[in-house]
Amino acid sequence: MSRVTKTHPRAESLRIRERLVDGFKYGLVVPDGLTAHGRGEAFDYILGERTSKSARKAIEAAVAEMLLAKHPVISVNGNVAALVPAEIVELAKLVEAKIEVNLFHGSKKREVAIAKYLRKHGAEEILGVYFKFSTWIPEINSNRRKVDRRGIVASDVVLIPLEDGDRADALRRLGKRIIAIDLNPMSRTARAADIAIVDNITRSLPLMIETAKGLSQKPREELRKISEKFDNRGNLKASLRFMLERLENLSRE
Ligand code: PTJ
Repeated sequence: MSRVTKTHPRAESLRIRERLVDGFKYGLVVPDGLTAHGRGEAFDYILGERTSKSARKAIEAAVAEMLLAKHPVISVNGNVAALVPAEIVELAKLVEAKIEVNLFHGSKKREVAIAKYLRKHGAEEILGVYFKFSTWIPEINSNRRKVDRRGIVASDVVLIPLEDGDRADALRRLGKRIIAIDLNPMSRTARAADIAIVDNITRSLPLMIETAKGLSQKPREELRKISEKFDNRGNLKASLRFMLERLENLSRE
């Protein structure tokens, strides 16, 4: 039950914060996750807290790639679990992706808490929590190097929402296609990804679900065309232009 009054002018934004704060209290989110959210919020404010045309294009390409993939994986950290648990589970079912818990600030206790929370929201199999399936990717410098042999190791396409940087690069060097969700179009993750969705995960996940319902009915050839014509660099520039134009318009008001 939300503690935010419905009439508050920033009600939606406060409700999202509330989910993270609750996630912190339940042991899903680290303190750094709260500050990471603050950074995201600042970019979202500039976007006008809505999904741009370029983000919609990226969402379409991302879902097409996930549907085309042989072994798609959705990587989940503390913030993602706290913000969109049910949506992660629904998207994974629609595109037949595996869900893997992968944390920057490694903690067995938090891995288990996140897996339990996702199961409470309908997930059946959660990877990344059993030591016997763990292996380490030497190319990654952080705790994120610990991955599941049945998941990220075997994957061809990985969705990495709200990332911290070098993993996107390392996974690409290992031949995987990388999809990022990041409100900051200048982040290393957004630039290193094959497809970066510059949008709030709380808006983009429901849109990915809707898109997956539509695209799963289309022939593979059509999905291939959507994915091939996507240009991440060009799309990131369009996201930046969208932000710039909004700031220019605001400065003239
Ligand atoms: O749970 P852990 O241990 O894996 O840690 C998770 C965090 C998020 C703390 C970790 O991955 C981290 O430190 O991330 P960064 O380097 O702060 O990067 C997170 C990126 O996500 C930043 O570029 C933010 O702008 C962006 N971001 C934050 N909130 C959202 C977001 N992007 C989309 N939607 C959001 N709600």
